[in-house]
Amino acid sequence: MFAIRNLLGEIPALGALLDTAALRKLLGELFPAGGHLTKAIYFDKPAGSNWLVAWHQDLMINVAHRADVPGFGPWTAKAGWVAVQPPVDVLENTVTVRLHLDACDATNGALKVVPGSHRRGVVPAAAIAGHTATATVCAVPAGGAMLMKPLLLHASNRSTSDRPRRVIHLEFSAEELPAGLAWRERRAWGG
Ligand SMILES: O=C(O)CCC(=O)C(=O)O
Repeated sequence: MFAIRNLLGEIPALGALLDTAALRKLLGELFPAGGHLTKAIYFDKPAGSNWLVAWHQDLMINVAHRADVPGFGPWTAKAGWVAVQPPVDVLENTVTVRLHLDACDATNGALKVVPGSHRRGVVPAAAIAGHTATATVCAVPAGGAMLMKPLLLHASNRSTSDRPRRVIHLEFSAEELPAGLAWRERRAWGG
């Protein structure tokens, strides 16, 4: 298994387990006026896994229904899930918190990132390769949290290790979507 999307919808009991004092404190610092969860995914990169992730930015949000609102698009719909690229300010005001269940480094699929790339807006696919010379690997200890913005260029290599790399990927935002649009996985957090 490489991923469980809609993690809290699939395993509702995880909500209470993840609602820790440490995560509430972190979110209180990131979003002093309050924020909400917008996406939750479990990722594993099992030992020796061939799964690699090419350089990209996380440009799409999952919404409950399609509604044609200016600034939102392109749209995709796969297996009953509707996703859309929102205006850049929605992405700039989202924070991804990746909770690492296993220690990870370059050998078992730690994310590689391009520092500062989240300030370059949406990078056209053809231009991404030109941005990756300054990439760095984000090693994270077990129990650690890695924070990133969705617009940060990121990728991960195949695993050459015998250790798994399990991550709970949570996206949070303080933004509200315009009338007619709603995050599919939205839920209040703490507070
Ligand atoms: O966990 C990974 O290795 C990749 C995750 C990723 O690229 C993403 O969340 O967009």
